[in-house]
Amino acid sequence: MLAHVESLRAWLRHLHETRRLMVLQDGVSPKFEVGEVVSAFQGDHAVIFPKPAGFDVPMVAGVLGNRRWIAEAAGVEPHELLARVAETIEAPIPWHEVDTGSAPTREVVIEGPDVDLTTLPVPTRSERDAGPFIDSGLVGAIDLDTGTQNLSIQRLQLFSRNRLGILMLPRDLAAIFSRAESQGRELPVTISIGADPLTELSSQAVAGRGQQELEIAGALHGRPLEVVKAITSDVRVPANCEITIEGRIRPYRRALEGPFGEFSRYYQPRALRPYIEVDAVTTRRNPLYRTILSYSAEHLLLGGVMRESTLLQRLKVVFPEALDLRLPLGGSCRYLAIAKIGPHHPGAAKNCLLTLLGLHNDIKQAVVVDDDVDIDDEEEVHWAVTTRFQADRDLVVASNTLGSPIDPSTDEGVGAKLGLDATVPIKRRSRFVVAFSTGRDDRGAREIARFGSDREAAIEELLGESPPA
Ligand SMILES: Cc1cc2nc3c(=O)[nH]c(=O)nc-3n(C[C@H](O)[C@H](O)[C@H](O)COP(=O)(O)O)c2cc1C
Ligand SMILES: [Mn+2]
Repeated sequence: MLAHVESLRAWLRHLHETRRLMVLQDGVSPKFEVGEVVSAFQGDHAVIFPKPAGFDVPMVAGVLGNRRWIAEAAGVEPHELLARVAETIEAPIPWHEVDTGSAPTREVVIEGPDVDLTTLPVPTRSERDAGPFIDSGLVGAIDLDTGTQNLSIQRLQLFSRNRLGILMLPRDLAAIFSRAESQGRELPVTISIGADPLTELSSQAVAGRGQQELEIAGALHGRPLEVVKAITSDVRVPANCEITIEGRIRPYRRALEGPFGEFSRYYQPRALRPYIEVDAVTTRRNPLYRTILSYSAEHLLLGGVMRESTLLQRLKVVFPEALDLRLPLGGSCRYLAIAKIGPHHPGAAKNCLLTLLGLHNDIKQAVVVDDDVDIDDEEEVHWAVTTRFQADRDLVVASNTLGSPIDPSTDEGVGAKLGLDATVPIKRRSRFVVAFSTGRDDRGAREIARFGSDREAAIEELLGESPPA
C-alpha cells in the first residue's frame, strides 16, 4: 500500500516534506497568472495558491510535473514505470464501495439551484481561450450497453453557474455518449476534481473498451479504490477526491465551445459541441481545486506515460526485439515516438517502424534506435539520427494516413506519417565503433565516486584573496 498517494492531500504532504511544494502568495489571478507561475516551477516544485485572487478555494498544480515523480507516486523506479503500468492494466482490481458518511468528497453537498461553479477558481490558461476551462476533471460515465464505467479527462468550458461545455474526441466517452444520444437518452456524468495521483494517471490508460479505469487505479494502488455512488446517478466516483460535480449530457443539444489552446500548443477553433447540465456539487469541507494546465508538463506526461506503456506492449507483440519506448515532451508526448530495439535481422528495424506508426493515430513521426542509445537523452537521439540514418535508405513515408485532428498541419486529421530508421546498418557495423575513454556502462559514475569531492575548504585556499592564516 502506498500511503503517500492515498489522496491528493497525502501526496501534497509528501511533496512538502521532501521540499517540493511551493506555497505562493495570496492574490495570484487564475486568469493567466496562475499558469505563468506553474510553468516557472514546473518539474521542480508543485505549487499551491492558498488564496487565488477573487476566490476562497485554494488551488494546486504541478503535482506530477516530471517522470520521476510519476514513478515515485506509482512506487517504482523510473525504468520500471512502463512495466508497472502494463501490469496494472492486465490485472485490474475491483473497487470497494463506501457509504456516503465515510466519503470525504461528500462532506458538503450542494444541489439544484444552489449549484454555482463560478465560486471555483477555474483558470483561464491562454490569451485567446474562450474563457475559464476546468482542465482536471475526471469524467465518469456508464456505458449503457455494457454497464461498465469509463473515466477520462475532458476539457470543460465554464459556460455558467451550472453549465459546462465538453470536448469529446473520438474515444470511449464519445462512443458512450453517441450511443446514448442515438437512443434519445441523456448521459449522466460525474466530474472528479482533485483525485489521488494514481487515479488521475489511470484516467489516461490506453486500455481496451470496457476496461474500467477505476479498477486500473485500484491496481496501481495495490488495493481496491474506495468509491462512492453519485447522488444523481449510478456512476461511482473516487471517495477521496476534493470536488465532485454531477450532471447530464443532453442528447441533440449543442453549444458553441472553444477556442482553447490545446496540448499541441495550438488553438483549437470554436465549434458546436455537446454540453453538461450540472445538478449537484459535493466537496470536502475545505476543498482544494486541482488544475492540470493545458500543455504543462504534467498534462503531457500524464497521457504520455500511459500511452508509452501500452504502445510498448503492443509493439512487443509484433516485434519482440523492442526494448523501450518514449513519447518525448518535444512531440507533445503524443506525436513523436522513439523506440529502442535489441539485435534484429537486416530490414527488421523498418518493419518495427511501420508497426509503430500504425499503433496509434497520434503517432506521426517514429524513430527507431539501437540499445546503446539513451532514449531519455534528446541529444543522444539526435546523435543517433545524424550519424546512423541516411534519408534515401532509412526513411519511411506513408501518405494520407489518419493522424491527430489537433495537429494543425493535418487536413482535418488526415496527414502523413514519417519513420526514421536510426539503427546501425547491420552489414556495416564495423564502421560504427563508438569512442569512449573507459567503457560506458556507468557513464562516469565510477569516476565521480573515485575522484569527485565537495572540498569547500580547498576552494577557499585556491580562490581566497589572502593566504589562510
Ligand atoms: C489534462 C488533460 C486534458 C485532456 N482533455 C481532453 C479533452 O478535452 N477531450 C478529450 O477527448 N480528451 C482529452 N484528454 C485525453 C483523454 O482524457 C485520454 O485520451 C483518455 O485516455 C481517454 O479515455 P477513454 O479512452 O476512456 O475515452 C485530456 C487528457 C489530459 C491529461
Ligand atoms: Mn476508457
